[in-house]
Amino acid sequence: MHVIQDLLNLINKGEDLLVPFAKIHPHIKELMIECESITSGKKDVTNCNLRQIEYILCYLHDHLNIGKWDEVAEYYRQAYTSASYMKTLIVLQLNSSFNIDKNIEVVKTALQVIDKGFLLGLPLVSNLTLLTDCARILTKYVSENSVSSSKFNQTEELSSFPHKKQKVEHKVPVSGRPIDGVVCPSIEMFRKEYFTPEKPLVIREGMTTWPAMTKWLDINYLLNIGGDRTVPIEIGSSYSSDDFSQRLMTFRDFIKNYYNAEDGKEIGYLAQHDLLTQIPTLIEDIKVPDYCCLKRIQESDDYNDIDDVEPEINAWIGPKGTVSSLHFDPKDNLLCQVYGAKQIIMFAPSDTKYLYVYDDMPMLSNTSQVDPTNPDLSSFAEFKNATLYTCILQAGEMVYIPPKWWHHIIALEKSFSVNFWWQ
Ligand SMILES: O=C(O)CCC(=O)C(=O)O
Repeated sequence: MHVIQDLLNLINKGEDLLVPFAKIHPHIKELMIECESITSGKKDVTNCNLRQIEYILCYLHDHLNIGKWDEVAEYYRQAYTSASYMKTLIVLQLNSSFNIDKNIEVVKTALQVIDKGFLLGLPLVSNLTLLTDCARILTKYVSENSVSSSKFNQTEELSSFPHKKQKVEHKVPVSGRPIDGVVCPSIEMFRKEYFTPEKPLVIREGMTTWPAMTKWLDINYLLNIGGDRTVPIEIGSSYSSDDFSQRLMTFRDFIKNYYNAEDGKEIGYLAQHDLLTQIPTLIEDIKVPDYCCLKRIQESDDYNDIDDVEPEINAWIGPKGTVSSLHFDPKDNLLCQVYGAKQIIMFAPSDTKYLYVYDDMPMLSNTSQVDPTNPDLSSFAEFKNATLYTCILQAGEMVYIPPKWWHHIIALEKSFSVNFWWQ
């Protein structure tokens, strides 16, 4: 398969793969050196190499799961990236044949290895885009060699997309103060009236130049570029509920089994995922809002409008009924609605004392126990003192969520949002 050579061409020197192993147990490093030697093409790949690389990945996986995720040493995650690349090569070399259909299945398996590496690993210092480049090559192979029968039935699937339906007028189902709305404010106005005083705002017509506004409505576009990619899905009514879990699955399976599931079925949400780095074609379909270049005063009295701040970009895709529990984040945030409507509820940081944080659970220390759409006032009596702000965020609108503002979000329809966190 020519993809094997294409993947080998991505690394200048096989030794780069070994760099993160310098601090890892010598036995594991030895095994990796043996596996890496196949990249020179001088040695044939054997089943023994497959067992070795699986052992290495298992060892690293255990180390990634000890203690807190943020505290895992970077070299373990970079080693996971190297080993995922190596396993991909080994799987392809051991299983390639003259049968194109079989090869497609092998390449899809290899893509799963790459995606697990992307989700758990970290980029190699000497080759920042190794796994995304591998994924691009493998996806291209699958899309060029697959027959159209594996795609969705277009008419059937497109009819379930929101833009094909008449626009639904949603009423705000909870009472509260409306969040301000402005059509495309200037940066200056946004800074003066909202960013500096840390006030929420709905920005209308700020996404008209995004190709995503039309392109992402076509499910076959999304499935063609991402259908075989593995993505993390949150399962359950909300991330703070007892029934919450996370599962890895292909984007195609997510669309079929969760996104397009009938009402009343288990909810699956592709939430807070760096999909646009995983599938870089998607980044061309959006535009980072200019508002994200604003910075907060640190020491001096002057603002610095430096535009080299890279916001963190996440995708949120789900069926009607996904709920993000009431929580806050430390950064400035623009949540941008590509399609579907969402009900947004917010509270100011000064109301924290009325919101009953989960203070006995470190993972939920930014989350409230109160469901603001149906508060249990017998358990959370002080909640009645909090001032609720609300709006319906429609397709094409962005909501500015200032740092530490509490927000609770329900999708009223199938929905695709992208958010930008910056500091
Ligand atoms: O849209 C959602 O479900 C949640 C978004 C969110 O929590 C955020 O942008 O911080």
